[in-house]
Amino acid sequence: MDINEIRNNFPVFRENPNLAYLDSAAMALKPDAVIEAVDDYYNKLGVNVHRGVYRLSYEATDKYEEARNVIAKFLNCAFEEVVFTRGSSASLNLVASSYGLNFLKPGDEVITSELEHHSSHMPWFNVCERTGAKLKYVELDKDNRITVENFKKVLTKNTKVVALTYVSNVMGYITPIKEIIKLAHEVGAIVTVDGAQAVPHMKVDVKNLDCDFLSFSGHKLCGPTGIGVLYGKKDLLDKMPPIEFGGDMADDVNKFDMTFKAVPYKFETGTPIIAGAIGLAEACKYLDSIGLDNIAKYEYELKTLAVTELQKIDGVKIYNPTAETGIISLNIGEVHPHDAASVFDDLGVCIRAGHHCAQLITKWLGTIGTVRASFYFYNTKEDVYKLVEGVKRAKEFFESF
Ligand code: 7TS
Repeated sequence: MDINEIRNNFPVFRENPNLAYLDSAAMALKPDAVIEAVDDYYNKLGVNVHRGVYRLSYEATDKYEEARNVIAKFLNCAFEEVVFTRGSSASLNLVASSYGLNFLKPGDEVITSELEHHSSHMPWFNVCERTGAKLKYVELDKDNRITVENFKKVLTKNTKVVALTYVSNVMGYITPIKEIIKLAHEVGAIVTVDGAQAVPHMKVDVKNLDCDFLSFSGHKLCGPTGIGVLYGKKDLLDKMPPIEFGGDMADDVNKFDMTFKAVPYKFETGTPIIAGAIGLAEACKYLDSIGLDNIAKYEYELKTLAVTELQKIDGVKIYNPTAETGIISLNIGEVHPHDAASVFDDLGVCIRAGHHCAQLITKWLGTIGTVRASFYFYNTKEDVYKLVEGVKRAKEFFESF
């Protein structure tokens, strides 16, 4: 992959050639291909899908459903197993509200972890409160990782749901999810995987993983905001009730009975996110053209270089030096992460500071938050050196008080 060519695909870099954008875990930048696909829909069609009996509406419907096809191929699943949602949070909540609230009962157990983003953990906290099921946590190991060994300690014959992240947005660790899924299935539990930080950065094949559900957001993989995906196994989606009712998802509606369309449509209430889905499909094609294995390898190289350089600076604590992905979480002495973050902006370095909507892990680490840098395929070694420079400056600046 030619990095200059890649950066040239992104209008933000053409406008700001020296920008070190190290916040892709929060949101990825958008390439021309995605922006043009969205523009194209608005410029040439701009009409609704599934209802008009005229050519433009048929064309819009074709594009929207073709987008679903592209995403099904990207994940290696069937067309009807791709449900469009507003994003990871909406997808994760859909599983909890539909499967969790309807099928769990007192005595059942749900396993989650302290590595979860709030959107993966909180919906199950709510389900357990409302159903009387018990919430259990996989104990993290000494490196703060989820391990198969520790997972086995909390898995019982009462486990009905396992809700885990594939890649942590704070620690960048890859969960051994395939082995966990196999073990969970042996006791008859289903596994809902938070793929928000995995799908954009590595090849994820849902058939190979054999996960029951997988959630991710378009905006983290160079797609538009406001679109996401819930992958679900067809037999599970079939038996789950919808959680939102109204236009487009209805089949036959009478005063005292109603039926719904088949999956995935029974979960897509109202006018769908048409431009978002079309843009997301284009983003998947774009990532495929670069190659997800290349992306994973390149990010890991940048992260490794950054860790090596940052470890040379006294007083910098890196919480996840062994992470397999491009996320680094650190603190600079006693400097508050938000104070530290302010110094980076002057250098044109975009990073995030805080608890990253994952308070369980920052509390487990014994800190109020971290400074987080996250790499993507469009970052460069220069970006790494700018990050290192930012850390040095923040240290000097705050040590002078
Ligand atoms: N799950 C994980 C692992 C995430 O990292 C995020 C967002 C979500 C779920 C929710 O995604 P959304 O698209 O519905 O918001 N994570 C971050 C982050 O780390 N910084 O900003 C958002």
